Amino acid sequence: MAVTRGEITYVYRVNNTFQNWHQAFESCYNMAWGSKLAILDFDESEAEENIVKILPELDPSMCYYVGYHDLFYEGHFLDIEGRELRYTKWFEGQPDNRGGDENCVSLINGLKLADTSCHKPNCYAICMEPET
Ligand SMILES: [Ca+2]
Repeated sequence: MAVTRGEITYVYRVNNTFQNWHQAFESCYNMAWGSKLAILDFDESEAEENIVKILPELDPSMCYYVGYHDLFYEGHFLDIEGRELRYTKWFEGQPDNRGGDENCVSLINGLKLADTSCHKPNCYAICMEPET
């Protein structure tokens, strides 16, 4: 599936490797020119339709890092370009900053966001890459 952000249309790719969030951030950049950790640049009303298009590749029991974090200010989540989140459908009880150590975000249970450790290699990743 593709999403247009600014003047660039991106396609999502799943990276099925266990990494921590920082490694996922880097590996997305290294995947292709202009590639980055996924920003879910659509509203909740569009989300189901959009995420379902990438869902066939997603295992609902797995977590997938996306390009969101609250590394700068606890509880204030931004995307990796410093913008506010458009898609904000958190899993019930999330974000909870569990253990005071959850400052990165993953997609869990298919469609929902959860705050997640940045440094434990627990999740796969979703990258977005300019369509060529
Ligand atoms: Ca946090």
